[in-house]
Amino acid sequence: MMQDTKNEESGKNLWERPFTRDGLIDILNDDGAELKEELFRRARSVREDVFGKKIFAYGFVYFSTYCRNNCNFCYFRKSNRIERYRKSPEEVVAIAKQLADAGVNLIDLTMGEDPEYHEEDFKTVLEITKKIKDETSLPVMISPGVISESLIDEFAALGTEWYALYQETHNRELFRKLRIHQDYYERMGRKLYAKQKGMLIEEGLLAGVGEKVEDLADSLLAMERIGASQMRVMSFVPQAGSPMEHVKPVGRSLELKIIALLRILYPYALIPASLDVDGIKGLEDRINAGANVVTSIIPPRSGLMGVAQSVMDVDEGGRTIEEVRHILSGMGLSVASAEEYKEYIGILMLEHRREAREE
Ligand code: SAM
Ligand code: MD0
Ligand code: SF4
Repeated sequence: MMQDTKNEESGKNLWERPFTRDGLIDILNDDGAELKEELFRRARSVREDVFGKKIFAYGFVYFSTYCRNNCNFCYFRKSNRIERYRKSPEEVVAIAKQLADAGVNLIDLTMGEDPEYHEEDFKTVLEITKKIKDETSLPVMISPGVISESLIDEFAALGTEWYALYQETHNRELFRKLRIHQDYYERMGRKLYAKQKGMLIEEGLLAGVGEKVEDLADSLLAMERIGASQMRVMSFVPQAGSPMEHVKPVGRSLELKIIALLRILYPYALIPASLDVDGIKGLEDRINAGANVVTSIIPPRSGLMGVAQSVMDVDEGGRTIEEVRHILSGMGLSVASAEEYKEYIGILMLEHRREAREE
C-alpha cells in the first residue's frame, strides 16, 4: 500500500520519477508522514543492499579554529570574537592515535583557513598528515578549505585519500551571500583538481540557509556531475555573534529527506550522519534515513570543538565511538572494521582511476 504514495494535490505517483529534477522537487515539497516513512524505508533498503549491516565511523580532529574567511553561517568566521585554538602537531597526532585505537575508520583533519598555515605553505599540516598516516595507518581526509593546486599535489603525493570541500549550495547567488568574498568557481575548481589527482572528494550542502527546493534539487543532481564519493547535508545551526544568528532554525525533516534522496540516487555513496548538528541524539534518525557514515566523533576532554555545534556532547563523552556502537547495535547495525573501510574506498579509488582513464 505504501508503495503507492500519492501526492494528494497532483495525484502523481512520486516514486515514478524520483530521479528527475521535478520528481525531486515534489518529494522535497511533500512533508507528509507517509511519504517520509516510505522514503526512509527505501533508502535503508538501498543501503542494506550495498553495505549490509555495517556503518563506517570517522574521527574528527578540528585542530585549528583560526580562519581568514568570514562565512556568514559560521561560528569561526574571522570577525567573530571568540576564543580560538591551534593544537600542536604532537597533540593532533596523539588525538588521532587515540581515535584510531578506539576503532574509527578514518581521521578527518579539519581546520579553519588558518593564515599561519598558509604563510608557511602548510609545512606543519603536511607533517601532521604524514605522521598520522604513518602512525595510525588509517585513511585520512583533509578539510582545510581552499588550498592551492600545488598543495593539493603535495597532499595527493602523501597518499591522502580524501579532500572535503563543501560548496554548501550550487546556486551561485546564494553562495555569494553565504561564503562572502569567496569565489564559487575557485572552490569548485580545487575540488575537481583534487579528484583529477586521484583523491576522493566530498561535497556538502547546508539546509535552511535561504535556499529554495529547486536549489536543493539542483544540488542533489550536481553531486554526480562533480563526481563526489561522499555527499553530505547538514541543517544550518544559527551561531551566536554571526550575521545569521537570528535566522529561523529549520526542522530536521528536510535534512533527513535529503539524506534519503542521496542514498536512493547514489547507492554507492558514503553519506554522513553528522553528530555535529544534534549531537548523539541525532544519530538514530539520520541512520534511519539511509546515512552510512557516522562523522564528528570527538574524544572527550580533548579540548577540541565541533563546527556546527562547537561544544554539544563533546566533553560529556556523547560523541565517542562507544556511544555510537551502543546506539547502532540497538538498531541491528555495527561499526565496520578499518579493513572493511579500506577495502571499500579501495574499490572507489579503482573506479575513479578507471573513469579518469576513459575521460
Ligand atoms: N574551513 C574549512 C571550510 O570551510 O571548508 C573546513 C571546515 S568545513 C568542514 C566546515 C563546514 O561545516 C562548512 O563547510 C559547513 O558545511 C559546515 N558548517 C559551518 N557552520 C555551520 C553551521 N552554523 N551550521 C551547520 N553547518 C555548518
Ligand atoms: C562533521 N563537523 O563531520 C564535521 C565536519 C569536515 N570534513 C566535517 C563538518 O560533521
Ligand atoms: Fe572559515 Fe570554514 Fe568557517 Fe568559512 S566555514 S568561516 S572557511 S572555518
